[in-house]
Amino acid sequence: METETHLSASAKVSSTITECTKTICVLGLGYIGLPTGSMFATHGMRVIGVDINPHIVDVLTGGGLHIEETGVKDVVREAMKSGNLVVRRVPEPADVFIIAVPTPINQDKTADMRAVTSAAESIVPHLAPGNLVILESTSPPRTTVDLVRPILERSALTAGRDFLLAYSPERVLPGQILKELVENPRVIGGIDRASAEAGRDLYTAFVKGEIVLTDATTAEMIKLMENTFRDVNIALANEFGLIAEKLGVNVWEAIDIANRHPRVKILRPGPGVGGHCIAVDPWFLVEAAPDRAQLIRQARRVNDAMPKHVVEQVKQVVAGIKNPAIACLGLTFKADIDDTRESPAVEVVKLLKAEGFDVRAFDPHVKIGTFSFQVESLAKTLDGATMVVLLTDHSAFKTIPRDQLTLYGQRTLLDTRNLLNDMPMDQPHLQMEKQPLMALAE
Ligand code: SAJ
Repeated sequence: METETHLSASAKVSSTITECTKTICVLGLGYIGLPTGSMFATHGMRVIGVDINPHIVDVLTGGGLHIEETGVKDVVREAMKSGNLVVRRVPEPADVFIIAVPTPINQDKTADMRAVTSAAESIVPHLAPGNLVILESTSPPRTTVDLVRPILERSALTAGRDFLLAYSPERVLPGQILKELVENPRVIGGIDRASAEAGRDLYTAFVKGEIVLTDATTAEMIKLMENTFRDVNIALANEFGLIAEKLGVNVWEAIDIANRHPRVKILRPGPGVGGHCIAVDPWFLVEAAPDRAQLIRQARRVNDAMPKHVVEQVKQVVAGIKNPAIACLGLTFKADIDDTRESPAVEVVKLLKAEGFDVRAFDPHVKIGTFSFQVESLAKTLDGATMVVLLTDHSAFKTIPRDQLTLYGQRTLLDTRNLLNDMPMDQPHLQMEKQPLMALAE
């Protein structure tokens, strides 16, 4: 937090903003920007949604939706119908600017900040005294003060004196975005107290969870710590899975029993960690302190190696079979969504193809044509398959009769998510589901 003199100067700006906040320009209409902008619009604000992708702008103005997410369709429709949400390709003057653009990683695992940079640059011509700018994109620590602030100050306005600037991370879970936007606690880190307070006053429009104020760099670090916590814990679960496999232990049973301890909560092993957040964000901490982030780096490596491990399991099962055909079920990075970014399922399919296998994949949530190996129906995927690999735990897969998957026990099903709850994830080909219990009985 900055000095009191600075605070009182920006406090004046803040009170002006909160009294007359009417127009919010949201840059980036993806999984975060679109629901957030729509929520503001349905809570009485005038929202200008901006996306540089003409396809997204066309789809939205035509009444469509480019993402699949529970409830989002309804709130977007309501926002558009009310006239409070308009969609544009470039920013327009506003009271508040919210940046919600992607921050992927480069090949060398450093943050690709080009979208944040150009979004901030596109605000500069419109920035006016009294404005509030909020960065929501997950970003390396110090992005708000070291990257965004200098760009905005090219406007000849000074942050903290002429305009307010804050970082407020999105923390919503894909699949539950709308619910979590409203109910989750929200962190707002200001470059000064007035900026944080102005952010709080803004999000109060629809956030019902606690709103916690801090400084911008702490807020950036909080977001990265949350996702890193999850990544490291998933890596631990995956490592338990690998060890259990070696020992002939059913890891699912072991985790289930271990988790009955009041202070133990082991996460779920699987084919790897995907999505644009957990598989990416820990690297921002590694980048910030490469010599110190040892555990974080290693956890990333463990999780990144899981797709290759699944391929090794497949190879063991089909060893000796001539021209085996592999049917893969699920392409998204997790259940019941349409998002395939950084998906370990896609990685498994690509690795299997690189091994020369005949691979087909089916995912009821992914538009046909997205991948060359995609098959349009479950029946076609399974037809003639030597083995089936379940890679994503979509609810829809639970209803497929087991006999259809295993061809009445004639082919192996590798259930990497333990969705069907009756297979050890690690040694599907050795019929030893209940091995630890059987050993006990003897
Ligand atoms: N996964 C496992 N085992 C588990 C849990 C998850 O293998 O026990 C895998 C999933 O299958 C998936 C990946 O991890 O491939 C990530 O899924 P997720 O559900 O853990 O997380 P995301 O990426 O959908 O959302 C996370 C959330 N962060 C935390 O829970 C700390 C969400 O709150 C964030 O807003 C989001 O990242 C984000 O945008 O940063």
